[in-house]
Amino acid sequence: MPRLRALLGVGVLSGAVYACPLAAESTHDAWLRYAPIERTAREKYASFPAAVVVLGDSPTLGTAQRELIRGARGMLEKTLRAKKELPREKAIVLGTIVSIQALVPGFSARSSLGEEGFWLTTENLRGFQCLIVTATTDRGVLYGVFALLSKIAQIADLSDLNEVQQPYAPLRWVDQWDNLDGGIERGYGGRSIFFEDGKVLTDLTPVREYARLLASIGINGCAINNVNADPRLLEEDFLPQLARVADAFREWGIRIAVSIDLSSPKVIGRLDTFDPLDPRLTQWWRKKVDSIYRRIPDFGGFVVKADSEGRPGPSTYGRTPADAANVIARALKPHGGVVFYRAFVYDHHLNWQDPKSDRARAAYDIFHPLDGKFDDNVIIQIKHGPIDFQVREPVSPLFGGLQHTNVAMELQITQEYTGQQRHLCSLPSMWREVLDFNFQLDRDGASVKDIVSGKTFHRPMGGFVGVANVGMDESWLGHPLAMANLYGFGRLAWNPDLSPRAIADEWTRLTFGNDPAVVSTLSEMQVDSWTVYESYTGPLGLQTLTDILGSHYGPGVESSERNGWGQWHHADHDGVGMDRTVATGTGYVGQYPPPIAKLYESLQCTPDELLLFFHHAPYTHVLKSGTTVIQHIYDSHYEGAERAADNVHHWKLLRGRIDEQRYSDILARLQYQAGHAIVWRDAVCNWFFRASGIPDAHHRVGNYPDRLEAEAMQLQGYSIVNVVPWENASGGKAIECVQPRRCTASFRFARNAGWYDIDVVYFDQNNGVSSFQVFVGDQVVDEWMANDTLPATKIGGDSSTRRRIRGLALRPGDDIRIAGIPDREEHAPLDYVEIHAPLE
Ligand code: GCV
Repeated sequence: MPRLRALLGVGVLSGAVYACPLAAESTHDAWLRYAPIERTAREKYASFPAAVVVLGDSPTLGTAQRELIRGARGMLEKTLRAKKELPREKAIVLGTIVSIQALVPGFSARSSLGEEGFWLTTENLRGFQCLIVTATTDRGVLYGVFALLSKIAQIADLSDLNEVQQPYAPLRWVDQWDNLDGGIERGYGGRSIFFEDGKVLTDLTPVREYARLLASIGINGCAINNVNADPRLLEEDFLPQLARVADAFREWGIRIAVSIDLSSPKVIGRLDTFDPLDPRLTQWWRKKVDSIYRRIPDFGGFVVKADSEGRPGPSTYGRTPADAANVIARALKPHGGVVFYRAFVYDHHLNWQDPKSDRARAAYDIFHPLDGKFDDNVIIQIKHGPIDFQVREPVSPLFGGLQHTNVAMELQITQEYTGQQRHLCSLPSMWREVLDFNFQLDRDGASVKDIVSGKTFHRPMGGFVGVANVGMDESWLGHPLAMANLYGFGRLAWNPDLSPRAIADEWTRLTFGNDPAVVSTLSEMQVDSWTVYESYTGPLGLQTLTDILGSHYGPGVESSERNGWGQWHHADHDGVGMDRTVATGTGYVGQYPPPIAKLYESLQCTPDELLLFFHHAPYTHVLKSGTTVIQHIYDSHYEGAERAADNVHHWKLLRGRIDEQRYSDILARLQYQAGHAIVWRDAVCNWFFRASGIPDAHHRVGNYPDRLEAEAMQLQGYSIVNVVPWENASGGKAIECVQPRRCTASFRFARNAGWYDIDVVYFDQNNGVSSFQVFVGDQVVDEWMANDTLPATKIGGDSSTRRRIRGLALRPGDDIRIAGIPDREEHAPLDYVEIHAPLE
């Protein structure tokens, strides 16, 4: 980040400007916090109208007016006068084109606004210069209000405003994977905001707040329950509860949908079948859908996961996804509802010994032959890559394979495979690459963004679905910076031509204010963070290399091998990667149109970052970068871990420019990430070192001069344990205190006198809260509780955590002692300490 350093280094924006401590800020309002803008900037809005007129009385327009008043009060510290009619002064006017024309007959939009676009303009209305927010629909007006408020928060000039915006695609939805018991599958931000104990929650305030955030980024639909759906949701007595949720969303212009279990007619409907071609099914779904619409007239429709990961589906009766989707679509059609049928259909009992078997092929093999067979209110919801939200995958070939069918792209906002909101991993950078991918079909405009928005193949529907999984956590997703992914998803769904940098800038300004140092530091950190995460987890298209059989969080290099889930990388003594070529592999490459297939078929032409997704390459294969595969694996992991550590350093330069509460919260998370990146680095590098037998040219892998293994210390009470898998603990071993009270591990410091940092690497499980004390001689230099809630019940890559004790004056012969006090299932486990010159 050279530019960033320059900006901060020269002290252009000295800390003195921000010398007063900034008031603590909640993370709950996210990018809609409407903090007062700087006094100097407020001059710009000196002539801002004092009144806001709303032309119409729909709930959405009322919401728009209230939001504008709220925003102006927060940012400009002015309370606008709420009006229903044009006052005899300049005003902000909110209303549809038709309602403005009723006042001013000559008024007309300069270009087509579509159903959800808006126009911000200034116009002389009855002798007064007014700021107009208009659209074809009330929802468009609401979007326009949010755009106006966003401009004010970013201190934009409003004097000559004349801006038309239109969403790129009609469907911009989020899915929530919430269960009726209140848990959220792959949710990392607390309990459900919708459900608890099998019921919809009584207080739906968080749902309204969520709807507000979603509306502000143009989201127009939300499927509220897990795609691994509970049939109870469709029981008649549950429908009034769904109607309450729909009410909470409605004023923000968002329709709700639900995920359904295709066996519902049998499970809750007392039929003896759920064969989609049985006429009783048609009737059952029609009755059910009619009943839903009686309670929720603007109901959006259904999301279907079927024949996948154990879910029931049409294959039970030898029927196709088209048979299943259409029967439901026909019931929804008269009401304007849609079916999102997920293409995430695959066999998770694949034969890993069969070199031709390949999970990546599944979606195309199943859905391509059905192209054109789906009704026009069915949308095939396709994950962006052929596997499952890995840190890097090629674009799913199915986007090019459905030319007579509506499609939507499914992206994952919740960071299941990308650090679970404990690691900063900003996804708009990844998504933008996917959206720009061009299928090179025999026509113009065959990029993914054009295909999914329906433009390329002239489809009536299409769009974007983001799996969000927000929860009750104060900051919704569990990490305040993770909200940039929700924001970025909405912004790209609205306008996929926005650059990741522009989105990061916008989000940072709205969330943290306009201090240029904060904006530039945080935006650069975000934009880089995806490739940082990739480089210390799974580079070269290896996929994430996480523990796919467990938490999907920490390293688990071999967990994907020798099982039926099909996320194989086939690493052996000589090489690594899946051969997916047509010539010698699984043939997956042949699912792409010829120019792209030609590129991926060739080991030489495949881009380095996807090489091992498509090819089994020898470790000694030389990449385009000039380095070998194995050396790249080592270098990338070391570089990634260093870049994660750099983020801590960059963030620290912002102290005093951000309120202390958010500053320290984020600092602690970045420090944790830097430590966990080392866990990843060491696990993956050591595993590949052992597999390949090829040493690191820079002698880093397996060689840690500053490190002292816990098992090599003097132990009192502690016992040595082997860690499985071995690469997830340094030296493959750790120590545990199985005694009920207290154990110690000690050693003598044998280096020169000086200032040092000590890193203590321990394991923080979620089934106990051990405590630790570190002594130098008799002096306690640090103590802490291992009370994080990591997804781990045992010692390993998920629980491994680093504690850095800074600035210790150590002398040769010092006795350094770590005392661990176990709690329940967590036995104060320790891995190693590292002593080094102060770093940050
Ligand atoms: C909701 C992955 C996740 C599952 C998820 C599934 C899906 O396999 O690990 O938790 O199930 O994707 O997208 O349906």
